[in-house]
Amino acid sequence: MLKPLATATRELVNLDGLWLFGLDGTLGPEPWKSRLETRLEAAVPASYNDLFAEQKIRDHVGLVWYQRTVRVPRGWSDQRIVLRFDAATHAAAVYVDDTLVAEHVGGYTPFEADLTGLIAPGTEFRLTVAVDNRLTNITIPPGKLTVGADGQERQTYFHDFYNYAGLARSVWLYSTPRSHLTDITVTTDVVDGGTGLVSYRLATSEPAPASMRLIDETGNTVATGEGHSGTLRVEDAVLWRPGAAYLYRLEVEIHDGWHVVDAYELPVGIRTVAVQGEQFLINGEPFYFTGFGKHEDTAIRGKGHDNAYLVHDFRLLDWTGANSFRTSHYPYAEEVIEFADRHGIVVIDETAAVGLNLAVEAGLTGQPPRPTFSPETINDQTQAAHAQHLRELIDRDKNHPSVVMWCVANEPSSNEDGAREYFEPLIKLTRELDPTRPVTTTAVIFATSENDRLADLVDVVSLNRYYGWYVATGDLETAEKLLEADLRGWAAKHGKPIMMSEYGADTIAGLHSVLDTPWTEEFQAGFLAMNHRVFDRIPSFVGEHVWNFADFGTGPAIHRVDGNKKGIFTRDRRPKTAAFALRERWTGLHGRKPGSITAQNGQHQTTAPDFTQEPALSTPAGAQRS
Ligand code: GCB
Repeated sequence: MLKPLATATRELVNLDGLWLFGLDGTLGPEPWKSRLETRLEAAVPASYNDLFAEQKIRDHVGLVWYQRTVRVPRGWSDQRIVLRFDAATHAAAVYVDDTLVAEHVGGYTPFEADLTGLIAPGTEFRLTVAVDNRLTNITIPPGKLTVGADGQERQTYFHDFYNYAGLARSVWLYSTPRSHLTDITVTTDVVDGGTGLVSYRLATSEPAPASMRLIDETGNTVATGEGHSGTLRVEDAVLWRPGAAYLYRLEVEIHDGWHVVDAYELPVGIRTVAVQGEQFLINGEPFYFTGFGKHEDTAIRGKGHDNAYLVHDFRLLDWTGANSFRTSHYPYAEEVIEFADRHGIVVIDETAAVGLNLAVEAGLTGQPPRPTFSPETINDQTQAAHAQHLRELIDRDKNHPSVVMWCVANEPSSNEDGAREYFEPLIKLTRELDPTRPVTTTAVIFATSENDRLADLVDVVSLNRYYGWYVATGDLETAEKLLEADLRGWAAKHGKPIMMSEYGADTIAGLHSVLDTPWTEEFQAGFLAMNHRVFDRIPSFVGEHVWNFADFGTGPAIHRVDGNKKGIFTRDRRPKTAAFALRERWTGLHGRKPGSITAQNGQHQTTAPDFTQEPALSTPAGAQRS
């Protein structure tokens, strides 16, 4: 699916702003049939939960309604008219006046409705959207619905981050010509020591001759092509590199023999990605991931996309020396991935399959564990929904050079009966949909190198480990031993690249101690330093993603005080002590670990106040190796 874009043949109207808003049950029957009877207005894009000051809205389980009016530009009379939602979390039904025009399940991928013929250009229509936040055993992510003492539905789920919902990304109305491009797929390769190959495949609404040109950053055309598929050769290609993004522009046109019928353009980064033995290679060179698991999460807007936070978060990634992040635990707004493309940040792109693990539910609720994979729990329908999520994610993000790996799920119960039967077809599907990128899943602590049933199916073994926090809490000496034994077990068994996809300790900004005290800023720094000592002793280690970039909002739980505090930055992006220690390590890794290039291509100067003189808090990687 092509992202909406204004081009020579396409026009775009943004529908963000303030929409009428109401909870289902407060608006009368068939609310889409007239103006919503409400005085509430909700910001779009934003999750609705924290916009108001009402518990009833924040905790609402079920449908909410959004509505606004939209005028179709009158110049669009010969055009195809498309309505596009960048996301509706987690499911939506869309009405144009009285007509249902689209239904979509899945909270983090776009969907469209073709309104051609339904609405006359120049006129106005009533756009009403029902958004459903409910999670069940057959949704991705899964959840559980129960009925409370008051007869109202209650939602629980198997992940800690808050179940923000609503229209958290942009909404668009756009035009295309009737005969139009429907999709472009680009893959790249590098041969003969520097010739870039850009292979393309076009899809169109009807047969039409096509031509394209590839333009470099200075505006020179470096290759041209014709037809619906082919390969462009770029001599002495400037490669897209971590920390040194370079984007060509692919301009595509379809013709009717004489005229340009439709035009579209796509940024193209020429690069290769591969896993070879125990190495993760970008452009044939070993790459070491430094960075974070993130969240789309800010105060008030919840998961609402915000360009100011986007810019600031990337500056902070750069500041810490991070070269990458994982889109834990769902696909992020496409603007984020495009920004990563332009700024040379590497992305591990994850589906919304978090919480396929009922052992975690048992741990959180104290109830006896239920089997994760069974007809009553995660079942064939869940697997079908998961497959659809993978299709939509790969369809949206396949052309982004920053995306170097697909993460099929976070912490599934990979040690349980049924895990292999559930995941093997999904991993196979991922490879079929995109044969060019490696695949991973992240392994929960209960999955050991002995009992895990998935690691042989993936390219990179990604581990989430919390030794010193959830295990051996506060005892970093024991934690160090346990961690090393654990990692060595995986290394010996699989002979694959290993990365730490999560490690972290909750930390209250401003809490200090001279002792090793969990929740203090010093403990977080010491915890990370302990992890780093171990990572540096494992030769097949290819990366470290701290959990989490910033503190984030969670559902109610007795082990969370005002959210998850494992952030290196607070929720409003102030650095904790560990941020400086991380910056020292990651900027210092450059040149010491293969490929640990920071976002500015290793240009960092460590000018931050040095709170980390004590060797126990931070040991530069190079020192351990000499
Ligand atoms: C995990 C999960 C992540 C949680 C984290 C934590 O293993 O993958 O979603 O937030 O632990 O802090 O407990």
